[in-house]
Amino acid sequence: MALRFSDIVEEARLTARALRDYGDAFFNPTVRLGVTGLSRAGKTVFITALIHGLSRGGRFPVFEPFATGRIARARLEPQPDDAVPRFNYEGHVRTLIEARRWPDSTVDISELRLVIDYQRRSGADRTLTLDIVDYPGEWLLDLPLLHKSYEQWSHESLALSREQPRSALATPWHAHLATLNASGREDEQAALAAARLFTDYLRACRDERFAMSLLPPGRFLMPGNLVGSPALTFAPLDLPDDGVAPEGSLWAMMVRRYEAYKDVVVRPFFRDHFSRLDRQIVLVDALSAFNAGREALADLEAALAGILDCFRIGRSTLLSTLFRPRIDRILFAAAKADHLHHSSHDRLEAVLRRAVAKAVAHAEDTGAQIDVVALAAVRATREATVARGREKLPSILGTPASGEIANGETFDGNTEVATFPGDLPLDPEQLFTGDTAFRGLSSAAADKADFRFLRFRPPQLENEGPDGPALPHIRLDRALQFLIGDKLQ
Ligand SMILES: Nc1nc2c(ncn2[C@@H]2O[C@H](COP(=O)(O)OP(=O)(O)O)[C@@H](O)[C@H]2O)c(=O)[nH]1
Ligand SMILES: [Mg+2]
Repeated sequence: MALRFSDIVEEARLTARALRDYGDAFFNPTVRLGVTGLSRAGKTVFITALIHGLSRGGRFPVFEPFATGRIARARLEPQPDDAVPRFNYEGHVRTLIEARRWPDSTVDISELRLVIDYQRRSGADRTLTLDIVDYPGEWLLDLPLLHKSYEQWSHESLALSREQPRSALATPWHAHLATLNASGREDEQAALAAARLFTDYLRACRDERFAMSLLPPGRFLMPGNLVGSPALTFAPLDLPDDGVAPEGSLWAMMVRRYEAYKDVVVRPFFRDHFSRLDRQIVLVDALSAFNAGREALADLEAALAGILDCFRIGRSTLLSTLFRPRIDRILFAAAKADHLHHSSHDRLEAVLRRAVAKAVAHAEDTGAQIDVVALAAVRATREATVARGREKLPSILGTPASGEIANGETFDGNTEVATFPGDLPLDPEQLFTGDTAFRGLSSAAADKADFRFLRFRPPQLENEGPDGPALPHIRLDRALQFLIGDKLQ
């Protein structure tokens, strides 16, 4: 690939900033923690619970500096980046604790600075600044586009859309595609229709019943302020295996817009956000994939490999010959583990470990330490054993959100119930291969599906002490220990 002028300019900018960041860090050590995951994976809840726990005295026995009392206090301070929205911590806490509702969905990047006063093991007093950056995983999955031509992307996207269950969802788009002549004259109306139908197809894949993960370009489902712009008005075309786009053709128009998408969306994200992270947690909603079925799990696996690729791309890209992304720890976290009985938490972790295994196998060159955890940032359930005949089922107790349905019953949002969500297999391989395929909503009616995870309301908390109630969680402290424990020695 030829070195483009824009790459060289980027490189110079990145280097200048790396030096500045380095200077700041010398006097005041700062860790930039990226929190990502696809939409609804649990990013907002995770960050809210993390800050609440650190600043208000959570229960974190496995987070060593906290458990041993070396953390004196943690407080919020104004964030360093003036152009990034502030993470609305106070609003989210109010919603979670007072209204017992989950925070509203967010679709943009946001950031918050937490300053931690602590005592080193040696006894000296120190301060660690933690900048937490919440950004959509959909943006991360765009990074591989930097290394792909329009033709390559088009070919791959089309091939993927011809597999089950995607192909059924792609029918209207495929029908339109068949009417297009890539080498014919450029045509705005054709591009608009193609982009709209392609986006509809991506949205259908994302639907709860299918829960697909791998859906670039990310901004098609989250356009933000770019809605309707040419940089978002392109789609794959059925192209010949080789050759170049004739001048003035629909094909050439798509190429131009695809490149614009990279310039306006992908490169700025890489430069302004991704390349500055030190640590990364990737939240994964594995339970939605179990709800949906085998294909969703396979798709999730591909998306995780794609995500790990991004960290590798970060290292090898032209942009980084002088400036190297410095992420040295990546944690993959299966969120919302409180939907399962604790006897399944280790199994959930094993499933996630299996799902990232292939990608991790050739990830030494990410230069990062990688770990996996099953956690619940906010635990909305308790546990119970329910007898069904002779059988004793490990069940969970919680208040299903208003409107949730199980066994024909619609819940009102006030009644607590015990449910048996389904057991995860001891051997995670069973979920991925073999004839013991599990059934999900993509292929079976809700009452025939093997797993059914209800949405529960946030827990009712008891008020204790001057700091207000602590939020219950599962293994949040283990995640913290991996992500920042070593920085607090
Ligand atoms: N039970 C439970 N549900 C959670 C937890 N974290 C997230 N959720 C659910 O997942 C939804 C999406 O979470 P959110 O943090 O907004 O996801 P984001 O889009 O990644 O920021 C929430 O509205 C909750 O319904 C958790 O720790 N426990
Ligand atoms: Mg969010």
